Amino acid sequence: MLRSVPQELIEFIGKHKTFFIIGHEEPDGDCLGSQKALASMLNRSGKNAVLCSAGPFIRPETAGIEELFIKSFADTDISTDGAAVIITDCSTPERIGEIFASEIKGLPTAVIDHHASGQPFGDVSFVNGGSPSTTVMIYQLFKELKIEPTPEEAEDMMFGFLTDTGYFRHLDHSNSASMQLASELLSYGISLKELYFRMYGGRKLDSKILTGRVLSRAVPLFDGRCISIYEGLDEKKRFGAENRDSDTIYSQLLSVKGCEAVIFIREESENECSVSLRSRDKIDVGAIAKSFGGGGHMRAAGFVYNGSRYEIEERLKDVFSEIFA
Ligand SMILES: [Mn+2]
Repeated sequence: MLRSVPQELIEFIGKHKTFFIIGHEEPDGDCLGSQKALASMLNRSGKNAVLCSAGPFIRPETAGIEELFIKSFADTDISTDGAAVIITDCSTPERIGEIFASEIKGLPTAVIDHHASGQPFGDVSFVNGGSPSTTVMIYQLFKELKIEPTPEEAEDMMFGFLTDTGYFRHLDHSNSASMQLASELLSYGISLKELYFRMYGGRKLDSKILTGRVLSRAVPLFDGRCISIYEGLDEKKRFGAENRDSDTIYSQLLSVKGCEAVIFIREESENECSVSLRSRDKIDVGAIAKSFGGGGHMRAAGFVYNGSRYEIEERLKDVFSEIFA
């Protein structure tokens, strides 16, 4: 469900001239699309918007735009005197990275985000866990300000929507208003055909080989209601994080008959794992991730675990055994 743009956000934008637009670390299409469309619209409206990202730009679909973003306020001559900050697609202040987290101290800050978890922060917030992407909320802001998007802004906003909805696959009856907004974006001259290839094309053969290896180790738990897989540290070293194709892995496993949830554990270092959880329908994996100090959405969430893959797998089995009891 969408909620309307808070008047405080309109006022916040109205009363400042310079904006630093910051997204989360290791940005994805929704984060970057939100930042770019918002900054471009503000610049067209006579404001001065600076794109900021701690990076790294790992995902293949985000390649080639890194140079549009500064990594620290020190990288620009634009003064922070009288400036404001807008943080997009980010549920906790730490996720903007250490440098920006310390640089924004004392600056008025607005947050536009759609994560259900996380603590509210910032002076003004437009947060809606029911919105399928942050870019939809940015488009709501365009409409509220009566500004029509350029083709590039429309494309950035659609790309964010496609990223976070898995190309519409994660939407349900509660998202009809969002889908209507997304379909409006089409009329500004964008091609879903081209965006599909930008999202899923351009991969290296290595990413397919890595996906095959990971999938070949799938282990059904609880009569197949949950499937657990992992990527080893050796594979991270050999294939590189840029060849990860998580979305394909989740969609392949969630399409297995009877599978309700997927556990994906990646060994990031000797004693650290990143854990991603996906559910097909009813299981709230966001709540599980939160209980391990992470976050996300009801059907897509994750956290970082300090310990071995065996340990966290056992702990997650305990959690799921209660859910499936
Ligand atoms: Mn998002």
